[in-house]
Amino acid sequence: MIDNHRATGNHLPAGSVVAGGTAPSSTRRRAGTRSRRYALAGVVLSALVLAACSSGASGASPATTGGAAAGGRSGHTVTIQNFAFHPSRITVSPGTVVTVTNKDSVVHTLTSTTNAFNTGDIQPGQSTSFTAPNKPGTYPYICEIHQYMTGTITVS
Ligand SMILES: [Cu+2]
Repeated sequence: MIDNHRATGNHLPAGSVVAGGTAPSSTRRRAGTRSRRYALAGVVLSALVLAACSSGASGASPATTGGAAAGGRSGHTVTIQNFAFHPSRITVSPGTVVTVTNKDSVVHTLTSTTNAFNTGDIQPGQSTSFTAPNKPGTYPYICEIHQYMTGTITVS
């Protein structure tokens, strides 16, 4: 009997702790709401990624299946060296990602003269990528800092 009372007595504080646990549970509900928000954000993000992938795939697959993988990829890179773009003229498929590497010891940019694309500042030794326009055409570009540096990207 005494042991039982002691046991009950021991349970009461424990129960109060559980009752006090109501506050944490509300915190858990808030946490649950947060995780739902994150989940929603994840769905939105994955939808965006899927959209990006599907649009990219539709644009890239013809070029890839064209068998020009080697030639195409080499054309997707522009190197800046000795204050010039190499090659200064490239032809890419619509929406192609073009990587620009600055091998000079000064900052350069690769900037469309019609605001179609712009790498912004590329620090010495660094690379930056931009996406070629989807609309076919020839796009002249310059270095904003050294405007005698010119080139063209043809989208076809
Ligand atoms: Cu420059």
